[in-house]
Amino acid sequence: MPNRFSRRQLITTAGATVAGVSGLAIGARVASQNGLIPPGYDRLYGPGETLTYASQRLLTRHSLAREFPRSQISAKPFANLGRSAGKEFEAFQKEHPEGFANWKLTIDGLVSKPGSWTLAELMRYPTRSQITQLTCEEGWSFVAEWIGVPLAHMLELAGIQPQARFVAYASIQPGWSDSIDIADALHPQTLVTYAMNGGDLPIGHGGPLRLRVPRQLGYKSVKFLTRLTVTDTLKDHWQPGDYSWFAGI
Ligand SMILES: Nc1nc2c(c(=O)[nH]1)N[C@H]1C(S)=C(S)[C@@H](COP(=O)(O)O)O[C@H]1N2
Ligand SMILES: [Mo]
Repeated sequence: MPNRFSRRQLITTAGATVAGVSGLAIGARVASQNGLIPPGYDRLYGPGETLTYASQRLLTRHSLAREFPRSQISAKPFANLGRSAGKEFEAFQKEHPEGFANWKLTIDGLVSKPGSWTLAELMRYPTRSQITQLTCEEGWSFVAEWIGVPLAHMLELAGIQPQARFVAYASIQPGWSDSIDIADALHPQTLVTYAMNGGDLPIGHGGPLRLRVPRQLGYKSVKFLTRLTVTDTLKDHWQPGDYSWFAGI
C-alpha cells in the first residue's frame, strides 16, 4: 500500500479540519461581540490568534504575574544588549551633557492633561516594587526586583479619557516602540521603572526608564522609555513584525 492513510481516513481528516476551522471562525465572532479582538484583526490576525488573545484575556483580566521571594532574585541578570542602544545613547549624551537630569517621559494622546515628567518628578509619586521574572522569547529568563511608579498612576495623572483602548510607547530607539491594551496598561503590576534590585536601573536593563509589563514576554518591556501615547487605535502605532503583538505569559 503506497499510502498510510486510506481514502476514507483522508476524507474524515479533511472533514475534521474544516470543522475545526469553522469552529475557530465562530469563536472569533463571539470574541468580536465581546471586545476580545486583538487590534488589526481584519488584516493581521487569523481566528487562531484571536482565540489565543480572547481566551487569555478572559482568564487573565484579573490575574497577577507571579511574584518571587527576595531569595530568588537572579545573582547575574542577563542584560540583553545585543540590539540595544549604543548609537542612540551617544546621540542623547551629546544633546544632554548634563546626563539623565533632562530625561523626560511624555504622555500624550487621549488624555486631558498631556505633559512631560522628569525622573526626579516620577520618583516623587507612589512607588511600587515587585520581584518578577523577565522571560525572553528566545528561552532565557531572570528574576529581578523592579521599582517604579504604576503606569495606572501616570495615566490617571494625565487624565486618561474613556475612549482609550491602548497605550503605545516609544523609546530612544526608533525600532523599539510597542503597545499594550488598557487591561495591561491599568494592571497594578505594569510599572514605569527607574530602579532595579535596590539600585538605579542599569543602562543595560533599560535605564534610566523602562516600562515593565510582567504579564507579557520580555520584548514588551521596552527599555529607554520616552513617550506614552494613549489611543483608541493602533493604526499608526503598530506594524506586524517578527514578534506577535500579544505575548501573554
Ligand atoms: N529599547 C529596547 N527595549 C528592549 C529591547 C531592546 O533591544 N531595546 N530588547 C527586548 C527584549 S527582546 C528582551 S528579552 C528584554 C531584555 O531585557 P534585559 O536586557 O533587561 O535582559 O528587553 C526588551 N526591551
Ligand atoms: Mo527577548
